[in-house]
Amino acid sequence: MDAFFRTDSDPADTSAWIESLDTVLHSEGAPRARYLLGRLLEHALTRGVTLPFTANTPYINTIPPDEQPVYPGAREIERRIRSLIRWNAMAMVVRANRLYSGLGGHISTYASCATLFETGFNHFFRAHQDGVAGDHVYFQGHASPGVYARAFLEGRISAAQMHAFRREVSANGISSYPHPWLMPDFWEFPTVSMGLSPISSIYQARFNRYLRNRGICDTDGSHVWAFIGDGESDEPETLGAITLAAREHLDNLIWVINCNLQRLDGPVRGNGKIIQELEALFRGAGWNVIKVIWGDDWDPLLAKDAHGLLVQRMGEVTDGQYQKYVVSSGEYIRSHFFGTHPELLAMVADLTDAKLRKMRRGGHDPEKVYAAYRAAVDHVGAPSVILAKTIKGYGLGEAGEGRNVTHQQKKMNEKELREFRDRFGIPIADRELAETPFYRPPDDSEEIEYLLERRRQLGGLVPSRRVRAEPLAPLPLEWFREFFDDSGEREVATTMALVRMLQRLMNDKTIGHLIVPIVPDEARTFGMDALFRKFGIYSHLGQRYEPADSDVVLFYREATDGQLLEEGITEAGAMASFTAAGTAYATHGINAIPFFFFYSMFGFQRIGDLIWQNADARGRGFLVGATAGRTTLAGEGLQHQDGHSHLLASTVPTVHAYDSAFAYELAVIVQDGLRRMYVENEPCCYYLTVYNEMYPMPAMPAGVADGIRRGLYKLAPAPDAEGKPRVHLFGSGPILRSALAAQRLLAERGVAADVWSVTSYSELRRDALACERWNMLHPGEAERVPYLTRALADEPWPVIAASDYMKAVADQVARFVPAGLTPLGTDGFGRSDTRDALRRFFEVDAAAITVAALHTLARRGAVDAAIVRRTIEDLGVDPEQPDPATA
Ligand SMILES: Cc1ncc(C[n+]2csc(CCOP(=O)(O)OP(=O)(O)O)c2C)c(N)n1
Ligand SMILES: [Mg+2]
Repeated sequence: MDAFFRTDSDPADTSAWIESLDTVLHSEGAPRARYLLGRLLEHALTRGVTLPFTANTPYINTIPPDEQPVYPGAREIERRIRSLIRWNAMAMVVRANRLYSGLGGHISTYASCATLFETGFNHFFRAHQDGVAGDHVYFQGHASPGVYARAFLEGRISAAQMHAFRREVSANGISSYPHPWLMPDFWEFPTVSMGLSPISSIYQARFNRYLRNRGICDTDGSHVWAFIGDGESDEPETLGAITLAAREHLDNLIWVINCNLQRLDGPVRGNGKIIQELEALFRGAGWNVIKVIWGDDWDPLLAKDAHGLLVQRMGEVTDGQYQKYVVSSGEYIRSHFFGTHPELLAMVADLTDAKLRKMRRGGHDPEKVYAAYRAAVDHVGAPSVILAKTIKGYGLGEAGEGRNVTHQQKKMNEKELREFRDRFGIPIADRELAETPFYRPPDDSEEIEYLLERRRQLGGLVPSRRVRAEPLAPLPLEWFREFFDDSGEREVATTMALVRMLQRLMNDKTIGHLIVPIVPDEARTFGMDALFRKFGIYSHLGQRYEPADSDVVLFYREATDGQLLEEGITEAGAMASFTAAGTAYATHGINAIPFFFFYSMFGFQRIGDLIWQNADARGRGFLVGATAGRTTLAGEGLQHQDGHSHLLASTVPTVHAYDSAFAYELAVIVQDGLRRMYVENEPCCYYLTVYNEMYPMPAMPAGVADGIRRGLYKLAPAPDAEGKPRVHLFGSGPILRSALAAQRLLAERGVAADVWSVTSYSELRRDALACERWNMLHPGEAERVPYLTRALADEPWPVIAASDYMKAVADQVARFVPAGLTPLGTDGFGRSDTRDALRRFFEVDAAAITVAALHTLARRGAVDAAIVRRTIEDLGVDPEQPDPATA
């Protein structure tokens, strides 16, 4: 509390006021007391009595002891179960590091949150069952040993697997952290990259509401739980979206922040108080905040605290100092904490030093934690956050409890193991300690029976991931035929073509309702405002105003059953929605098909780690990088023009990235994506770059669909090639048209060029690398030949490859082109100008392609060197223009 409240000029009078309030509280209850205080405050304000703003409440538990519900569990059995899990979690890390020093793993995080997890497991987390959505739990990633240790007691992870912790390759062991990619039957949500799980959990909770409000799935009984570190709250993604959760009234969302006051290096807020800082933020954002700071040892002291001195002292001590108390003697705590005032010292006069040392923090007291969870689950109208104070490395004693180094603690000597065993009463003999065996009581023990019965009551085991959606029926290629015709005179951009395709999909009777269009405030830029009226923008409130553009056809229509997720300016939030939708086939048994349209510059570059998390989560869907291309997005300049997302996309193993030039290419790719992801159930994503350059769309030539999918097909063979020097021109996206123009310029100079459309360098490369690897490992067997090499086998001339992306994109396949490949691309910073000027500047226009082709042929002696110089002059190429890569 503020010092403002602490100068008491008339303590007797103050007591009288407080007693009156107590009387009201006792006789008429909290609502009446709240009303009176509210009226008093209002009255005081009208009389000019101002109060300093504070979003904080005192540094005590939000729920007083007399409002705690009766604990429904068997405390003693639960304590024993928890102790066994603590032991096994510690043992798996210690054993792994004994076997191979440096294998890693964390002991101290789970040690701090065991009670937080176990209260959830025994009393709250509901499993998914057929017809019941169940809860979605995001576990703090580096507390994974605790979740495994519980699964070991549950009998679904063997001792051998426990022993192989973190040896995922050599011993078929269990993975370091929650990774659905590696343990697809176990983990649901990847969490360990800090900050991603908090933001994901918010959008998961929102998506659950979206499914319900659209009548797709009943998610009413389901809660999303996220366990988060207090250090993790420093990540901008952690707190960046909390207002959304309150705005959307997500009372199905519960965060538990494990406030052990430490991160990896040291205190989170040594000079401050992380719980108070977070409380103010969450209260300000509209969350229901429940603080669980003190265990029941403190209740009698607080009851005696007539003058608020203890509460004051609790509030003024810094987190760094609280951490110091953990590693200090009872005597130190007495003199340092209570010694500031004789009244405080008197309060603890009858407590021994040993007792003072052991006074528990709230997060280690199951009854306090249960009360908080109960209140959070029952809270209506807003998300809840539980700020639970714990001790990092709880129970490790000298081996790390509360120490700054505890996060990295992975080994324990025999003395430390003995102390740990004794403290938690684990039935392991002294002589066995050195081996640190796992311990599981027999199936018919009280502990195992209790633990399994609790889970039965809650519907089954958590975490557990099961693909529950049935594959969809395929959409035949025929379905897309409107995109196979030429557009005649009409100029169309590929973005427009894709939005048109999306609309058609949304109108489809069988899969229309499953499409989830997502956009971070760029719908108009991409022409998606066409979706507003017909499909509506999702809002849990509907539309409580008359939109300013209600008189136009495409007015801004919000609706509770709106289909479009208009996220506002948050690519991170939009990506979290994309993952919630793209994993619904497992989390809800719903084949939601997300299409996330974003400025291509603000996708992989900006939120790459969320895309990586999506891949780990086995997410599906279409990522659409719109306004793509460093020269095609002409006017926006350096921070907007993307010339590298294809390189970044190639780094994500589950992403199939395509750079299309024409509507029919897009149609073939979308059809293929739907087949692979939703018919064949492949856990992958498609990345499509689409552009805003308008040009007539040609008709699809016969027999090219397979090539489009694989990444390359011949579009325009050289006319009159007989006896001429020859090259291949590869083009992608709008730059394919530069290649077609270069074909004409080269023909005028006596060179025959075949033009190919490359829809995906990364797909060509993956195929080539797979062949290369197979050949290396199978000497003497018939060699596998990459698709690209085969395509060029009978036409062994050199390749000039141009795209609106960096040269490294085309270079990915250079090794597999028998006669060599010269890449042209848009390396360097973008800038705004006309497309023609930019393509000249970045040397990806027809002139640059022509010069590159002639140069390549001249070096091979296929044309006269003089023609290169002449062409440079004729086409107005400035040989001295600055190199765009460094300009
Ligand atoms: C984005 C990211 N940066 C860094 C790390 C490495 N890291 C793992 S745990 C940790 C400290 C976590 O502290 P806190 O969130 O307070 O969790 P605690 O272990 O204290 O419960 C760090 C820095 C990470 N996992 N992710
Ligand atoms: Mg911490």
